[in-house]
Amino acid sequence: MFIFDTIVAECTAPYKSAVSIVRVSGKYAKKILFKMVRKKDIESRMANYGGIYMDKNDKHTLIDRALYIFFDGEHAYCGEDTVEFYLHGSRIIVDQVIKTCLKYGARLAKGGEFSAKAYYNGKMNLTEAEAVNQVVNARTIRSKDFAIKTLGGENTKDLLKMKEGLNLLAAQIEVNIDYPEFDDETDLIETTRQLVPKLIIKAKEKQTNSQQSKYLFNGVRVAIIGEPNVGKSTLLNKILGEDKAIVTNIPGTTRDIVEGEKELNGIIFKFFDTAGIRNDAGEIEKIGIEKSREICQRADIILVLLNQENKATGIENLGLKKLIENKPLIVIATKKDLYGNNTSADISISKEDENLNELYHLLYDKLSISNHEDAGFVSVRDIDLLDKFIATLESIEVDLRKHITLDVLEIKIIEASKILDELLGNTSTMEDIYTKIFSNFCVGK
Ligand SMILES: Nc1nc2c(ncn2[C@@H]2O[C@H](COP(=O)(O)OP(=O)(O)OP(=O)(O)O)[C@@H](O)[C@H]2O)c(=O)[nH]1
Ligand SMILES: [Mg+2]
Repeated sequence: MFIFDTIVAECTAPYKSAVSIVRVSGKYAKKILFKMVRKKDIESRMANYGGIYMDKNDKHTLIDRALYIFFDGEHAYCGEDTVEFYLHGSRIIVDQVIKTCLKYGARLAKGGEFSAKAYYNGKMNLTEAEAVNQVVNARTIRSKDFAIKTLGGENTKDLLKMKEGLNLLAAQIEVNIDYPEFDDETDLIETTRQLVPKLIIKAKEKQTNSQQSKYLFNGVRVAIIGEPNVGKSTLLNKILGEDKAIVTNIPGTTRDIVEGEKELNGIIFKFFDTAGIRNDAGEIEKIGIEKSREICQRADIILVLLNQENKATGIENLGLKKLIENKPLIVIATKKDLYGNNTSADISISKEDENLNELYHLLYDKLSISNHEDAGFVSVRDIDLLDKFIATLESIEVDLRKHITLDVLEIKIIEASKILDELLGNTSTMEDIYTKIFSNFCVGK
């Protein structure tokens, strides 16, 4: 199977640089190292400096003189013997080192495979493995800090605590079913009644944090829409601080989507300026309007720009009601210098405004983004599992109200615990429950 292979890859970016790191991991790592450095013994986690060769029998095949370290499995990132070469960052040297590793039994690593090994070898759970990816891909200090928190095991700790509570309860119920004299059934129902709402609150906190983490890692997509000439491109340019979109007083100037990014308090906002929407548009403009619709569909929030009209008719005129009704909206009245404050809009702006801070605050408010975050989930897989976990707990609450019997509750409690296992990447729910039964309850000695 692939996880038993010895793999090799460059860990640093593939460019000419001062130092490039090549990592080899797997059961042949040490053997490969011995051949390449022409040695027979090496101490784990000690830096070595010396020649690295293409052919163990030929000292004329020197590739580089550089640092290298051997990590025994217990102390390696992947949980397997690992070698790291810290080479002079020449493309030729890196290529030769990798080719030599391949010649001596390694194969090229696939994306994320070192972390996959770490997971399979029990060095980290799935949530943490995903966080490694997030740390590497983070584009703002805030998203990096968030990922480091997750990597530090904050999520894992919370999930394990929830799982512990559920497993203990399941074990008690299991014992009660077989040995009714051991625990009182009404006590167990009461314990369930107290535990489940607490878990729901905790899981929902994670759900909120996860929504925020989605914004942290994927950015927030903001569509700017409105009738022609309302000032959409002027607003985009003002946000970006550059003349990116063409601005004229001719209605229908923008036809293609013009986009730009701005970091606001650690989150990347992606703004999309769109073609002004009107009914009597020409052929090209119509295509632009279709694109505006698509942008609205994929946006996290929509800025609807109006000038004089009142809010209701303004939105109506755009003919996008269906598309935008389930999305957070900010209605912006433009050209305040000409028309004054429009009280039916959320905010009135003018191109002469000193800054757009009021708008930026509104964006944060409408998306319920807080200024700090606790560990949450980012991947769709994790967020789906979290939703499933909450739904299962909520259905236990319904069952409790219907006075459903303990044995039925137990099935759902175990189901909830198994979902947490999936989040953690474990498969040990039943084992854990039985361990609890035998260690805590001394039943059937
Ligand atoms: N007085 C005044 N004029 C503005 C303001 N904002 C934009 N304009 C002017 O309004 C005209 C249209 O602005 P644009 O930003 O191109 O409008 P748009 O919504 O992108 O228009 P289309 O691309 O045609 O849909 C330009 O002449 C701008 O200078 C404002 O706050 N005050
Ligand atoms: Mg425009």
